[in-house]
Amino acid sequence: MLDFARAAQVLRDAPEVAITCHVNPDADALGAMLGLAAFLRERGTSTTCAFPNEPPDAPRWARMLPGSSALVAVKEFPKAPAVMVTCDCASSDRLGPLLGAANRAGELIWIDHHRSNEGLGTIPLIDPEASSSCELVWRLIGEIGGKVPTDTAICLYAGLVTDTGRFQYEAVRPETLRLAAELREFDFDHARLVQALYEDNGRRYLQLVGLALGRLAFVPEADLVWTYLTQADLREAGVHPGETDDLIDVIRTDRDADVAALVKQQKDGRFKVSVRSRGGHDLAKVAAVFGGGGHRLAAGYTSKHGPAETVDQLAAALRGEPVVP
Ligand SMILES: [Mn+2]
Repeated sequence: MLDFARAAQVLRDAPEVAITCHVNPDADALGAMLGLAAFLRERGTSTTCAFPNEPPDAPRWARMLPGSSALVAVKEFPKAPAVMVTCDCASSDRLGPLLGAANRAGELIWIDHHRSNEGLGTIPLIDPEASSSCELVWRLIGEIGGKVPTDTAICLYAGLVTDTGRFQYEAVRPETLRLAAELREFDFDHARLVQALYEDNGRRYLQLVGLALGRLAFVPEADLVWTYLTQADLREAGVHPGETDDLIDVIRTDRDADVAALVKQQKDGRFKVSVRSRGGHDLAKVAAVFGGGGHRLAAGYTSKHGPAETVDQLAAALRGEPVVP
């Protein structure tokens, strides 16, 4: 049983709350963090918000989320907060340099909806049936009670729209759409918000998409289509790695493969693998083989091998063959 009541009690009583989310945050992570923070501030609670990137290079669309200008750097985050909340983290390593603060926190409320999450924090609010971490924040806010500011609605709407693939994915239930309707009752420009999230690509990014699509390869025995980008590709294009987060959504539209993968080199040289399935594979399980995690149809992990070997191993794992990562 998820202990929303106890989490609500802790947050009602706390004069100060430190909130974070996962490294390289998406709109669900930032939205859940900033949406909860705006609500708590409305109640008179003092909040500190940071995400675990050093330096804190927030995505462009983050400007659209109220409270983003008050984000602090990792080193300004409380070292041992009495009450800390994490948003959208499937595992503790997603907290990066903020893991120490989480370990030292008096109470650690862990809000997440990844199926691979085994239950973390002193108060785990982890529901794999939830469409988004923002949906869980909404439930928590309802439990705490009181006025919800428009700033919270904007942040939660951003996370809800993106984590459901604009209300496309299987986790969308009638309650999800009712929540969207409730959030839209607030006075904000939802069209402008979603435009900033989905239609804000730089010309050089679009050209980089062309490069990646030119490299598309198919592994028929694993029902897998994939491509890759290196650090050199990103450098030459002058594109920030975070800008390529939605590229997988282009690759996954290939109707002739169940699984789509994007293999993208990180600054440390390792390759981040994003995988998506049209329904035929449980990718949370496949990613777990490689120490990663996620949802049934959308998951990710990191590989220390180059693109070709990474994909060989992925193909083997998709076929249920034993793999030594
Ligand atoms: Mn999420």
